[in-house]
Amino acid sequence: MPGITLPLEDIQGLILSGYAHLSHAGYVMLEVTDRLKAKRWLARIVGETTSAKRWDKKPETCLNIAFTCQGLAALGLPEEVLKTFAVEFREGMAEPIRAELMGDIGESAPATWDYGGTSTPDIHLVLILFGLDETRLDAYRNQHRARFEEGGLRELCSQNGYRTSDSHEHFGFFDGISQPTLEGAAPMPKPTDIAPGEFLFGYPNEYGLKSPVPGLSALNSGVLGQNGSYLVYRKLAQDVGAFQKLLKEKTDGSPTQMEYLSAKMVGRWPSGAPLVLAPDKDDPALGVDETRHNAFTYAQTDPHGYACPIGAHIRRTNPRDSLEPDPPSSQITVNRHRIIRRGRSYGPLYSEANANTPRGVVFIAINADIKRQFEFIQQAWINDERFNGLYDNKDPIVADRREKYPTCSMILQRSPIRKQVEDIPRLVTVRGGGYFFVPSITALKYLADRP
Ligand code: N7H
Repeated sequence: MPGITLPLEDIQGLILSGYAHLSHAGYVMLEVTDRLKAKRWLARIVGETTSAKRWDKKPETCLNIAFTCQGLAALGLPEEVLKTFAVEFREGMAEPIRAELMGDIGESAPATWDYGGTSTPDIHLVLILFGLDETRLDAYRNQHRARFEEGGLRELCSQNGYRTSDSHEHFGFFDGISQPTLEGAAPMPKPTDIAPGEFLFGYPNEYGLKSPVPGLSALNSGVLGQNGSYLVYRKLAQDVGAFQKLLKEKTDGSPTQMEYLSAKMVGRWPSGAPLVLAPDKDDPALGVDETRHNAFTYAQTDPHGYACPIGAHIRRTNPRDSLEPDPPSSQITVNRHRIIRRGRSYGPLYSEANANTPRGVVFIAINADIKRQFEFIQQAWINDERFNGLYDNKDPIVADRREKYPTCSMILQRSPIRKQVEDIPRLVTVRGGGYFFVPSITALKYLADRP
């Protein structure tokens, strides 16, 4: 599909940028209490919304906005239009059958969530704010708070997020390395670019088809969906103490062996160096080298998983060319199940003294088809015990645990005898979430202006 140029000024910035220079983020969950006031508020906020247009000078704050289906209804979109959105978006993340399928049960069940669940008020929209540091983020958020009441909005809660200066998350790993790049987003195309319809409505996708444009109806001639996307939001708590304990118990307790096992679970070393390219020990120079740290596949270099185990987190969530029946077919399949990740950590860095303080990641995924992309990865690759020929194994880092099976196992392939790590407890628990629609700038104006 040569020749696509994306209208960057119409696409919300978070879809195409993680705003890496802005260390602090605030996710303000809101409810519409007065439709007309909220529309006036929206009309004003459109001009402040950060688009994907390239910057001459990096901004000190950024703002993006996304709506749940209840939010679109609260703004007055008729049922006729709402029903053109995907079922999973309309039903929401906390819907009981969906939660069961996704493994959001027990400690992760929506009834226990801090927000977005079945025991908390419906979220209508999320205002996503970014700031250069904590002080500037707080000031920016307070400026917005001062406009909520007059804007017909009630704040339900506000979640903080941040990235550390070295982009390491709570388990100690460099995160945010591997992201799909979109055809048409950068001036120079890359051979590995993914069709933009995987992340934006109204463009060719990896099936060569135009991705469905939700919201399309006789009432709006398509302006609502075009250049928009879906945003998956999950507040994921990380049990760092349990992670450390596991590493200690399953090894001789030495830092080298503990780090080795943790790398086997993730598929990368803490520095970000991939096990496929650095099988025996961390290679920090490789970890930070953007030209090399994501330049690998599995089929040729590591077909049996001796370097990066088949069940490691990154090999499950992006198996690249390692699925049946052959590497080219695998790559085609895998390209249909990619997500753009925009996560940020929350909570203080771990120490034994603050072990019980909540911490984790605000996981955000951008995709045009929640079911085929985010939900598929979660269900078929992360939680599936039979992923890619394995048996009785789950993603050791993020998989669910069932009541009958509170732990899972992981096989470390090696010759001549593989090693099985057993009794891996739940390390990540879902604490909140929701499915959101990220409208284009044009669509934000449309939502504000329509009667
Ligand atoms: Fe994962 N972690 O810190 O261990 N993730 N992840 N993730 N993840 C990745 O490549 C982590 C989660 C993906 O293209 C890295 O950026 C943690 C969910 C995908 O090779 C690390 C949590 C889902 C990739 C982590 C978590 C995914 C990826 C390596 C939750 C999807 C890219 C750094 C608390 C449903 C794979 C990097 C590729 C990479 C961690 C959650 C997906 C270190 C702690 C829920 C697609």
